[in-house]
Amino acid sequence: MAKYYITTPIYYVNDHPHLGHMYTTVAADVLARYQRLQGDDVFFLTGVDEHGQKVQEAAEKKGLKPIELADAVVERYQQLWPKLSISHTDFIRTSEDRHKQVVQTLWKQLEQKGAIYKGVYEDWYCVPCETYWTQTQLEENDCCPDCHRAVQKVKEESYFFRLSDYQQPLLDYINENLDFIAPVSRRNEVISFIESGLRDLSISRTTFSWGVPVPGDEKHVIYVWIDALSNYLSALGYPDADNMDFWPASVHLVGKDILRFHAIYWPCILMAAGLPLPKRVFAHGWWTVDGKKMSKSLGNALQPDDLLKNWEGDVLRYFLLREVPFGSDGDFSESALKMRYNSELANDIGNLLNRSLSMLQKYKGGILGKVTSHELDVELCQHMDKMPVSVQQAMQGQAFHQALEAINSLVRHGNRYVEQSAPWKLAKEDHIERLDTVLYHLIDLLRLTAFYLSPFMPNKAEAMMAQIMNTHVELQTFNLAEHGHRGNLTAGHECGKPHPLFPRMI
Ligand code: ME8
Repeated sequence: MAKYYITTPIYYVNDHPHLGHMYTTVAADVLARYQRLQGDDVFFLTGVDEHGQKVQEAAEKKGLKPIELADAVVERYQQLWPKLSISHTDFIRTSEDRHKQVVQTLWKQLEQKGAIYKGVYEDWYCVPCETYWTQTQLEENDCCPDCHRAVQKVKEESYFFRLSDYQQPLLDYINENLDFIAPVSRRNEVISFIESGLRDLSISRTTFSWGVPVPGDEKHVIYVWIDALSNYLSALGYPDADNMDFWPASVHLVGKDILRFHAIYWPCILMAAGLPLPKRVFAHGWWTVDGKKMSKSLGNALQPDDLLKNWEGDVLRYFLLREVPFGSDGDFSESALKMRYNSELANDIGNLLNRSLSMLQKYKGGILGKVTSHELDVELCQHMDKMPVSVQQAMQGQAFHQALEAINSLVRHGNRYVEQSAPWKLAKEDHIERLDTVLYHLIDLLRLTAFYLSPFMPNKAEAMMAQIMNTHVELQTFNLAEHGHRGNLTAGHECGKPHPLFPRMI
């Protein structure tokens, strides 16, 4: 069984979960579910990032200890993920002992390899971004080039990681492994950043205490990004637990704002520790709301629980991955969501399911007949054969919108096929063999649709399959190689009665 390891970023606990966190996690869940259908042994990791100055300050403002703040936010995440059918294998917290031990082990390994040295750090620091900047990188008014807020001057004793030693090895790696950073536009950005010169990285602080202490020099706390990135190893029980079989990660899914940490710092740390690099880092785009960036200060960050009041989790999952190509930015609006729901889910998929099962009930008592001829159905069958191939290609490149478009296109063909073959006429004129053939193809097409939609809308797909198979079917236990192709139903099978899955929204 192939091992497949997929991760989301671990989310900061100084903020509540919002649409952006939901987006990465849903995308990772869709991939995890798809790979399980491919027969892979999947480890899907998500969790929270609890340390750092930002979290310490947020807790102080609320009069809480950092761990109390973290506990409250963790609960929000843990209540949210089931509502969105997130099927993670593990949820890591950086305050856990299993994590802190791994961060310190990794630190000692880097030290033994000579990749860490002590020096004096003098630079500008942006607290909200937890990023250090040189004078030349700052904006003209001396603000952070990422978030445009004021930065602080810092001068302190610090440990450094020899990032500059890995500039050429990393460039070579990126050029030899074209799939490593995606999409291509982001890869090019990373390459030009590296080519502009990598400076050694300050990796410890003495100005706050909420973090993992440097082994043997406890007044230093390990830089939050080293701490955070190590979560991908600590969840596997690094260095020697059985789950290390899952390393290197198949894909780290991240937002574009944190690509540099994942595509530059992390691979260099791994190289220094002598570990293989992740196979892929995919950076997705950002959602705006009414054209504006979501932010705490504007108070426009969309809360998943508010969206879940109006929309089922499956529908939100579908919309997020259908509306915008993964990798591009997009604007969220409920009117766009409603439009997609009514046109693609209610009118196309829901309608095809309903009319096909109704006709099967009405004309054949729900019992499937035999396919007797293919001649009139060559085109439809070609589409049914093509869809799984297109979905596979799209999923390999994390092009979720294309995978959904391939499924939707087959459904549109199905609806056209109903009009063209007019089963009501075939029934009236007693063309039973032809009627059986047409109804078989329609139900088979719907079965395929349910299979391939299931990573995106696990509950809706199971409800769809339950109507087709007349019994509950645990879709995640199926294998696409065995069941994900045309002609898998047997004549004589009794389908269930239709129940509307996607009632129109007015
Ligand atoms: O960055 N649209 O955590 P985080 C899309 N702890 N994605 C968005 C978004 C938006 N409007 N807003 C945020 C961290 N995100 C670190 C990660 S990993 C070792 C450490 C995404 O809670 C953002 O791009 O600030 C990022 O991928 C994720 O939410 C976590 O953000």
